Amino acid sequence: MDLDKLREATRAQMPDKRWKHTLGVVDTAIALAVRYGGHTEKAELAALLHDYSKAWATDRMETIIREQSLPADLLVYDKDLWHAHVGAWAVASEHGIADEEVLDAIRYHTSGREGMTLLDKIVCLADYIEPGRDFPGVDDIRKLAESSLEEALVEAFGSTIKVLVKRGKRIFPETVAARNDLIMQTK
Ligand code: DGI
Ligand code: FE
Ligand code: FE
Ligand code: FE
Repeated sequence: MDLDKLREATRAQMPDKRWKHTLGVVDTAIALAVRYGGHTEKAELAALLHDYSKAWATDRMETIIREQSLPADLLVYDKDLWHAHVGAWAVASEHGIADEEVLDAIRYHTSGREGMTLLDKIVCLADYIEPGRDFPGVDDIRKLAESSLEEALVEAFGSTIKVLVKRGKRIFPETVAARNDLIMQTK
């Protein structure tokens, strides 16, 4: 697989701002993989591709979720969740990415899931704390990321859940399950 070609293909899916975010996630994911003994090449690949479908039209994503039998319950939760599952399908079908660990890290980078793998955690957390991110509490999460992936992710999902509750939105059950499971892992 040619990483430079994948870089160009990924860059072509998104506006410059999202590409800059992607490069931040790549650097952060590699750093987290080094710190926590993760697979640096897989972390780099999953981070590069994690938002592959982020800028795709909602209709296009909805069609793919239906036609490719991706989890249908996604459709009754926030649209922001869709690009993760659609992206994993897209990089597999368009670029032949077949590494299930990498595909899972892309698939679950937004929602999280119960039983997150080390690679899932690295990519999901890198997405929250890459240098371009600026939301209330991000520096606390960056600090926690220096000592515990799990504690940092509990804070990160907690922050997302609070925002969703404040906006009156539904919460995808996998996110709650992910946070509950991560809390167990910190005890
Ligand atoms: O794609 P990014 O913007 O880089 O980040 P992301 O893939 O983590 O998307 C995060 C967005 O998804 C964030 O604005 C919150 C939104 N979202 C909506 N419903 C849910 C959700 N995130 C989680 N974890 N769980 C939800 O139920
Ligand atoms: Fe994303
Ligand atoms: Fe995320
Ligand atoms: Fe992202």
